[in-house]
Amino acid sequence: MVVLTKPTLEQLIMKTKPVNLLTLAQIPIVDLSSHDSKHQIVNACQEFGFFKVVNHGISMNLINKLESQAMKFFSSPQDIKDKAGPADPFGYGNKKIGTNGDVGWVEYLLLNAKPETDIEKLVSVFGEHSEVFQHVLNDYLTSVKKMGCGILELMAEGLELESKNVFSKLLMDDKSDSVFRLNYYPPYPDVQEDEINVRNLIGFGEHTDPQIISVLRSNNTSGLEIALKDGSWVSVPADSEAFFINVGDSLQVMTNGRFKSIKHRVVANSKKSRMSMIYFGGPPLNEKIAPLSSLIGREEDSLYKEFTWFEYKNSAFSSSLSDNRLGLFEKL
Ligand code: GA4
Repeated sequence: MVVLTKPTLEQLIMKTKPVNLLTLAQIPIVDLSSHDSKHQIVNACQEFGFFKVVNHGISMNLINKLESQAMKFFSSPQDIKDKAGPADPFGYGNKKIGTNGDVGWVEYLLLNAKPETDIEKLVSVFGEHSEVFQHVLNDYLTSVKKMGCGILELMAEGLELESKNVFSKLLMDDKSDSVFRLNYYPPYPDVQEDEINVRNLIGFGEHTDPQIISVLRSNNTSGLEIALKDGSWVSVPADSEAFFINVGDSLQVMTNGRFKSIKHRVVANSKKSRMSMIYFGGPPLNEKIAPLSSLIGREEDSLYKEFTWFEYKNSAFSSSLSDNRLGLFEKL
């Protein structure tokens, strides 16, 4: 394990290929109020593993309330924020991501998606306002979980599976191991352009999400980039009124590779701060994850070995961000 004290700016410079500006228009948009949304979703998941959702029905008022609570937290003095850390397993983190030496130009709060259990750490920071934070967070989590489950049901319908709750029941389960993350990307540091190529500063390095589905909302500062099948990177224009959905590794496995777990990253390329809130819908720890038999074609084999979410999570959390985590679970 690499132990890092203070990440230097040089460690945050990206060594990956720059973004492909020509493909901006390709990002699929799903209108949740359309009767055809299940087909749009299935196509997007097969082609990209990523799509934008409009007409989602979640109130902007609720979203803005949570964003302003989060902003209040990230604007607090450093010593106060540090009291809510480290993010192990839940709490405040600053530049260090995971346990394997990854760093990024980001501050974050990692929370259990059942907020009552870990909000205590934040009480020292929010003081008497912690109740407001918890209340808003609870309402937000209830709404995004409902939307995420609705989308998972549309996926199951679009795939013509027998039971439409085959994916959503994993998030609905009381023991669902879901996580919530608030990421704050401060404006990039004030350095000479020739000293450092600030356009290439890593906010959050390339990775796939281990869970089933991720539901992201950000403010109007761009930075999110997704990798296409050909390996090129596409910048996702920010839209503070929309949500963005990622297929996670576990859903890729359950669909025997039909849905793609999308590689993505965030660059800190702006003078403006970026704030994103992401709900990572995961199954219960003891849940067995394997390709659904109805999704293994007649001429096909199962591409993955069965594993429990506990096993996969343990393996994922000891990996580095850019590792191919599913590689260990592929059948030869
Ligand atoms: C990526 C998705 C979620 O943000 C997260 C991340 C987790 C962490 O920040 O601790 C991981 C990363 C994420 C995958 C690989 C491991 C674990 C950092 C890391 C290097 C909370 C998650 O579930 O997996």
